Amino acid sequence: MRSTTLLALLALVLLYLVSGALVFQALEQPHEQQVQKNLEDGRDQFLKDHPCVNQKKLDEFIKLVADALGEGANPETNWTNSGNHSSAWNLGSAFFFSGTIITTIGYGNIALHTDAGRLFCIFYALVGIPLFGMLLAGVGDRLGSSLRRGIGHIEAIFLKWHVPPGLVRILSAVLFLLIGCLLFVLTPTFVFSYVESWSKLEAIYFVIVTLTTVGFGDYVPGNGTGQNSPAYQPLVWFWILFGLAYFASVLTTIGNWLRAVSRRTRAEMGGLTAQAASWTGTVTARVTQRTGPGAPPPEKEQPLLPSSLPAPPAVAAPARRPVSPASAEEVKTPSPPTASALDYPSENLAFIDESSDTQSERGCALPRAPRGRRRPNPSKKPSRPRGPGPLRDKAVQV
Ligand code: Q6F
Repeated sequence: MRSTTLLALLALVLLYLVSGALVFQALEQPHEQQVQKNLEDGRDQFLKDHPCVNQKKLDEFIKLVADALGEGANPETNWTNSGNHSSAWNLGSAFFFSGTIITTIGYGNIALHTDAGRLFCIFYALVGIPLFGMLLAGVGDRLGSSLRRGIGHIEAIFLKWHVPPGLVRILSAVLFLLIGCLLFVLTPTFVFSYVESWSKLEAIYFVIVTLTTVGFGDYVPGNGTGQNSPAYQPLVWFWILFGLAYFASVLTTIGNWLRAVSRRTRAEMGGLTAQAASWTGTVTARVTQRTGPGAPPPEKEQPLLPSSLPAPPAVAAPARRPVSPASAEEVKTPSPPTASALDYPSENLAFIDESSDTQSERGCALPRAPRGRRRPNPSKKPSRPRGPGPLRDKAVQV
């Protein structure tokens, strides 16, 4: 990637971050102030009702409670008789916790509070994430081919009806999105909403936050607050596995579309530049003359390093044509026709496997930005501030 492109991209991302920050702040700050006010009002009312209580002592107690909640204590149980079952670290929860590490979802609703735990987590993540990536690649492969087989039947029908092949391609992409959304987004949304008694918005928010591996952890299914059957948690595990594979392909496809748009924009800009060059032709000619034959050859763009950062394994499912955009430009490979950038998302799925192999041969994963404090789950256990997250695969190509 050329450094001007890189700078433009950096500026765009910064702009995106700042606009996100402004919107989130505008939406969330009033609510936060309301919550703070409720706490203060409640405390004042309590002091009025119980004049014998010293305000300073009450504030100290509130702080103690807040800290204990942050460390994972549960005010609804009594530790002498709670035993192992209701602990945040019973085996089911610990299994779930391991899952949030290797999937890189990292909800953070329960977190590590011992140094030994943190040390182990480092190595656990370094091995587990690539391992899970391999599994995800395999699942994505199967899922992609079976979805494509299904859609292929429908395509055949369309073709029999003499629908133009270009349209059929678009139709099958739409179909892939619809079927995938139905299977991995809408159905789970209704199930979570029903089982966990979440609103539909809360449920779909959880689904998207999970499958994009953002993983806030403010809503976590299967933590025992819903009325769940023994099959519920295993089902959630299955959904996570297939849903992550599906979403990886969707996110990759969106990335490909964005890239296609930017490629087209750049081609148009290139046309403009050429025109500008013809206007300033004389100037350019004179400069070239001055440089003369003895002058050093014009700077050739020669990559010192591999022209693209290796993408993280698995979840980062590059497109069917795993061309690094940078090298493609530099070697002046004829760029694929823009229409074909409207990839089948299912092709991204089916090719996770292939491309993740080439990717992992090239190397490492991208570091994931550290996260700030998470909002504790309102109805559940609040969490402490989370440290920098583990290496994360993202369904974004580099
Ligand atoms: C679960 C659980 C959730 C909360 C720590 C995500 C894997 C299903 C629990 C699941 C178990 C205990 C999800 C599995 C992944 N949920 N208790 O298994 O106190 O919140 S807790 Cl949602 Cl990656």
